[in-house]
Amino acid sequence: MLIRCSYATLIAVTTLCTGGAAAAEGEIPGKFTPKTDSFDYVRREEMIPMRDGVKLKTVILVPKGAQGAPIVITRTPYNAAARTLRFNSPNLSSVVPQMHDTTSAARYVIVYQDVRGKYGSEGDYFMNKPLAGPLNATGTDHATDCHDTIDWLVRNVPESNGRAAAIGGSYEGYTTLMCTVDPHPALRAVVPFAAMVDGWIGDDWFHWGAFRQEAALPFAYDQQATRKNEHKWWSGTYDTYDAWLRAGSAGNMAASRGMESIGFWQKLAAHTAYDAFWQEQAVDKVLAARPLTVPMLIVGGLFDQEDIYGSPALWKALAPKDPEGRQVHFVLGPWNHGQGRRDARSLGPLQFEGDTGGWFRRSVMQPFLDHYLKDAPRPDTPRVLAYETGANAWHRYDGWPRACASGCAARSRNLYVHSAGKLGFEPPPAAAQAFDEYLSDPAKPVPYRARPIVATYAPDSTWGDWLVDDQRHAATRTDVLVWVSEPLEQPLRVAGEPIARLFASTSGTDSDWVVKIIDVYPDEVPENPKLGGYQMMLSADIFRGRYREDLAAARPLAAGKVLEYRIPLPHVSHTFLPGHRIMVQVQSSWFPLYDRNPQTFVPNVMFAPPESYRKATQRVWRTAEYPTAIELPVIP
Ligand code: PG9
Repeated sequence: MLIRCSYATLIAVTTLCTGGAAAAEGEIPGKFTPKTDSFDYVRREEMIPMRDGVKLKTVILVPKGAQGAPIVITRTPYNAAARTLRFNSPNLSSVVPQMHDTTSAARYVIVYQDVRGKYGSEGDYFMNKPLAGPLNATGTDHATDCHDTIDWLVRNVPESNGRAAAIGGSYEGYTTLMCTVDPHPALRAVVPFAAMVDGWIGDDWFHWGAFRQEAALPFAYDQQATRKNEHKWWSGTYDTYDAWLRAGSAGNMAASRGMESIGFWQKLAAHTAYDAFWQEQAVDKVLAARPLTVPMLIVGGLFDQEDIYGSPALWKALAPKDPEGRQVHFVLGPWNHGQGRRDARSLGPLQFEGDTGGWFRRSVMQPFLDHYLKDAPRPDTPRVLAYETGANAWHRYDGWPRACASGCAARSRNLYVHSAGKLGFEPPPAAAQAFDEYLSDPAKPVPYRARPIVATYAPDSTWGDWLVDDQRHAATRTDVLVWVSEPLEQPLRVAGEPIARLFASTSGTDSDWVVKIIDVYPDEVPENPKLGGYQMMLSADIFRGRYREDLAAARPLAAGKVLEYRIPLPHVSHTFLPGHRIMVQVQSSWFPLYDRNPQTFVPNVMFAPPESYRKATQRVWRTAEYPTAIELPVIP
C-alpha cells in the first residue's frame, strides 16, 4: 500500500492515497489528461451534426497560435483518427499524411472526418454512396455531408479565416469531388488526387465489364463487414492465383467468405453491365451536368493501379466548361495510385527527375491553394501539366490529349500488326489474308504478374508497381500474341489516349481481350544492366466482349465471326527512345486481378458454372479489310 501510494503521488493522483473510491486496486487513473504543451498543434475531436441529426466524427488539427487560417478537409472511410496519426509526434507535419507536407508547413487547419457509418461516425455506410435521388433514398449523401461539415467548421473553428479546400486521394478523392456538387460558399478550391470516378469503365470495380475481383472483393469485405474494418479478408495461399483458381468464380469466392449479406457485394453482383446504377453515379457525368463553381486541380497518375481512368475522364468532362482555363487544371504525373500524395522518385525500374510528388505539391498545389484560400498572388498554374516518361521532363500544355483521332493538337498514327510478329505504321498490304491465333484455356489463365502473385493488401506486396512490370513472363506463353517493331532510329513521343482497334474472332460465345502497349528496352542497357530487354508495360486494359455492342447490355458473340472492338487504353505521356522497340501483346485473361471469362456466354459471369469454362481459339486479324492496329497518339 505504501508503494502504491508513493507511486500514485508521483503521478499526481491523490484519490488512492487519500482513500478515495476510484481505481481502488489498479493503477490506471480514472481520467488522464495528456501533456501536450510542447506540441505545435492542438487536436480537437468533434461530433459534427448533419442536417438529419446524424453526427460525424471529425478530427481538427489547429497549428498553435493560428489566426485567420484556411481549413483543408479530407472526408475518409479509412479512420480519421488513424489518418491523423502517421507518426505519434508533437509536430503537425509528422502526424498528418505526407500529402499535407505543404499545407501543414503553411499552417492550415487540417481536418479529417469519418464518413457516415465508418469508425467514429454515426449513421449508415454505403460504398461510394450515390447522390440522393433514384439510387439513394436516404436524403443525404457526401455532397450534403460535406456542405454541412464546412458550414459547421467555418462557424466553430475560431482560428479559421472562413475559407476551406477539400483534398484527398482515391476514395478520399471521390469524397473531395462530391463536395463540389452543391458547394458551400466557403469551399474555395478542391484537389482530387487519383479519384475514383467511374467504377465500371476503368476504376476500382470493373474495367470495361471485366470484374477486378482480386482488388474489389477484399476491399468490399474489409469495408463493409463491420463499421471499423474489424474483419479482414483472409487467404490460405501465398500465391493468390491458386486461391482464385480453386474458387472458380467471383461468386464462389464471395460465398466462401460469407459475403451474401454485404450490401455492396449484392450490388456488384446485380450490376455487372454499365446500367443506370453505374452511369448515374459516374462522377464525370454528375459534375458535367452541373455548373462549375469551385476551382479544381485534378491530379492523376500515368501508372495508377487502382483509379487510372478517373482523372483524365474528369478533365475531359470539365475542361469544356472552362474555355479560358482559369478554373480547371489537370496534372498527370508519372505516378502509381499513391505517389502524387507521397515521395515519387521512382516506380519499379523507372527513375524520375527528383521527387516528382513533393515538387508538384510545393510548386503547383500549394500556390494554387494559397491563392484561393489566402489571397496570395494568382500563381501561373498550368492548364495541363504532364510528365513525360522516357524523356523525364514535365511539360505545360494548353490542353489534353495532345494527339488523338480528331480534334486535338496533333493527329494519332495507326500502328498495325503484321505477319511474323511485326509491328509498323504501314497498313497491311491489300493481298494480305491472315490472322494470328492462340488457344485460350480458362483452366490456365494468363497471370497478370509473374507468379507468385502476392495479395494486393499483403505487407510484402509490390502491387503499386505492377503497371510497369516486365512483360517477358507473358511474352513467352503460347496464349499471348506478340508483335514488335524494329528498333527506333528516332525518338517517338506519344501524348494522349491510345485506342486499340482490334479485329478478332473467337470460337466461343464470349471473350475477354487484353491489349498492352510495351516499351522494349535495348538488349543491353549498360547504365542499368537489369533493364536489358525489359518489356515495360506503358498502357494496357481489358475489355469484356459481351459489351461490344452495348455497354449496358451483355450479348453473346457470334462464334467464328470477325468483330471489331474499339478499346480506349489508359493515357500515355512518354518518349520511346532510339534503340527501343514498341511491342503490342494481346491475350484473353489477366488473372486473378480480373475474373476469368468462361468463354461461353452465361447470364452473369460472377456465377458462371464450372462447365461453362471452355477453351476457345482466338484469332486476331491483320488484313486490309480487318487491319488490327493501335491508334497511337504520336506527337509529330
Ligand atoms: N482505390 C481505393 C478505392 C476508392 C474508391 C472505392 C473503392 C476503393 C482507394 O484507394 O481508396
